[in-house]
Amino acid sequence: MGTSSLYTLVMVLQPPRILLGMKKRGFGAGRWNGFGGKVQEGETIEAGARRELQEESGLTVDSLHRVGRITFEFVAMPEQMEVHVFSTDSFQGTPVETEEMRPQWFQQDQIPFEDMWPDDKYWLPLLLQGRKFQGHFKFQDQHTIVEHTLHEVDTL
Ligand code: 95F
Repeated sequence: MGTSSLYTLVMVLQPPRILLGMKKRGFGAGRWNGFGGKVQEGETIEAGARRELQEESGLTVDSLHRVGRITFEFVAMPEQMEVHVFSTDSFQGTPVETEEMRPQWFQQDQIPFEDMWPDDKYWLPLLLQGRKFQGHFKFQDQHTIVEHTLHEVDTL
């Protein structure tokens, strides 16, 4: 095991819809994703998740549910990313476009997996079914998963 950095990812649900954001700049630009990013020093993981959701979508969340933990390894990068995945269906506000993200609602049966990170097609269906999960994905490059594990858990 090497070092890893902490990240968050929040999936906003309003069944039968899900809110995704088109990343406009930086790592992952051009792809739809949930809202999240790096946890700051001196910040709890949940506080980081709330902050990134607010910064990227304008939404304030009442309760966040911990639903998954995924580690990502990119072969060219020394540091793994440890991503804590949350869901919420209780939020305040209307999504607004920011410098970082363009939010859009999608029907849950019309999720644009072809324009998302390639891991999402594996774990997002579990999340939408209300399951908790842990996984690991090893990427060769931003389009290619070379190994992965994914399993449901009772406790993250
Ligand atoms: C998804 C990712 C990554 C991958 C980028 C960093 O912030 C948290 C979310 N995040 N999200 N869906 N897949 C491979 C890491 C690049």
